[in-house]
Amino acid sequence: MVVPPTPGRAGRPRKHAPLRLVTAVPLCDGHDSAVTTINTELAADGAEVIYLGYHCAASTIARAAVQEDAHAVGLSSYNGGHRIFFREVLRQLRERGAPDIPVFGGGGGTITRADERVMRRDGVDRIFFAGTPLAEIREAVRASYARELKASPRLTGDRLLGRRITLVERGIKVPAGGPVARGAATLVVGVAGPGGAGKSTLIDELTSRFLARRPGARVAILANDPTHPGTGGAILGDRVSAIYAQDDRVFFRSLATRGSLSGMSAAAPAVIALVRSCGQFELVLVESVGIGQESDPFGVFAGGAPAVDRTVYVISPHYGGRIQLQKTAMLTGADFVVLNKCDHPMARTASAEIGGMIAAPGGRAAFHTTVASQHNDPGVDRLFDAICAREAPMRARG
Ligand code: B12
Ligand SMILES: Nc1nc2c(ncn2[C@@H]2O[C@H](COP(=O)(O)OP(=O)(O)OP(=O)(O)O)[C@@H](O)[C@H]2O)c(=O)[nH]1
Ligand SMILES: [Mg+2]
Repeated sequence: MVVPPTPGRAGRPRKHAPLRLVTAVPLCDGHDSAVTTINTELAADGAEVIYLGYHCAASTIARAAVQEDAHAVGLSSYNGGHRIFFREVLRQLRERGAPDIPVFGGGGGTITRADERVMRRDGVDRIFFAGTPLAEIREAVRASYARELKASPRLTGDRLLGRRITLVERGIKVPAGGPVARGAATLVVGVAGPGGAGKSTLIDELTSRFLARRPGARVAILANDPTHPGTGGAILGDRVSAIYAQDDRVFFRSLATRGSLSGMSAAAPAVIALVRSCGQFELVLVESVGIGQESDPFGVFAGGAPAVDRTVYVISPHYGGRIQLQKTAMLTGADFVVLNKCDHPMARTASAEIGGMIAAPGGRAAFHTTVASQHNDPGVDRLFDAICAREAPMRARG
């Protein structure tokens, strides 16, 4: 597969693949407005920013940095615990085979010059103090961390898989197979739907069912998010909703579309094939970007072999009316149609309209209703069972 070159700022070709940064606010800290500003600034400069949100444990940050194959980790800390917290993130990175991922950050006036000296001795790469102009932060981050990430025989486990995905995203062939011998067959499920319909929330709830029902087994999540066409940067935010990804049995990777308009990164089929071939995962959940009416991200209408085994189309009650449903290709192409946000008053009408459309000639999907934002929702239980049922439709694969 040929992956098109990533656009740089204002469409200029890049020297390197995009800088990938994991950013977060530590545990017991809700000061997220500074990091949100920094995220926006770095993404506008062409970086792919994987934002984890606030109140993040050190283990969540280290796991994400490894799986996302980040160039560096940026922390924004205002709760006074920065010396201990930054040190713990560095320790966990070392423990996960990633001592080379630099950690930097800021916290306005709460991080003093004296603190910084101690933190630098502990291995923190750089602290940005109050009053640092955003342009200086942007330049410093780019100059310090942008580099080509290469194959290395020293990498193992999730670090190795993370790096292989990075290489595949650049169009580089990597050997099939992986660190663990092939176990049970891998089921790959594609989840598509309009922006904000609840795809990530639903995937997180499906993950919780998988972790509870399949002790010891692993699940992978590949989440596509859009690259900004003007800047070439992206805020990869699907990980914020991934509560259950805070478990080493979950491998979560965010993919920026990097110019592809199909609803997935152009590299996604090759990344799916890689993750499938490594034999570590019983289930792979692939999230499309928020798609439009004509989109076919998994290629169900393309005539060839789709990239996934089963397809789920998630829609919320706010789709408009019957005419919008008739225009939406995936409603006739998906194996499962899920009306999410059924806690909304409009859900009754939506359920009748969508159910009616699927029951009419030409409809083929199994119809489910869910409230993904509610833990233990019985609709999600039924959907999980139906997707994983052996008799559920399995698409032919080449
Ligand atoms: C805004 C603010 C809030 C807002 C937060 C809104 C939000 N969603 O973020 C609200 C009002 C909710 C709030 C609440 C609280 N706050 Co408050 N808050 C602040 C305030 C005024 C500004 C922080 C900020 O966002 N600055 C804007 C950023 C862009 O600028 P900066 O801080 O100078 O950062 C620079 C660099 O460090 C760098 N940077 C920062 N982070 C990062 C990250 C990366 C990756 C990089 C590259 C760079 C970088 O960027 C800036 C560039 O110049 C500070 C006081 C202050 N003036 O700093 C107190 C402050 C942080 N808050 C404080 C406190 C105590 C609280 C509360 C506990 C108050 C209470 N009793 O309820 C709560 C806790 C809330 C929680 N859940 O954690 C104390 C913390 C004291 C401490 N740690 O010892 C402070 C210092 C105020 C004080 N002097 O007492 N707070
Ligand atoms: N009321 C309600 N809100 C929900 C439900 N499911 C998800 N949400 C909320 O809807 C918002 C969007 O959810 P996401 O899961 O991020 O949606 P998404 O489809 O992944 O969004 P994109 O990836 O940006 O396309 C979040 O605030 C969720 O908490 C639901 O069943 N009911
Ligand atoms: Mg999402």
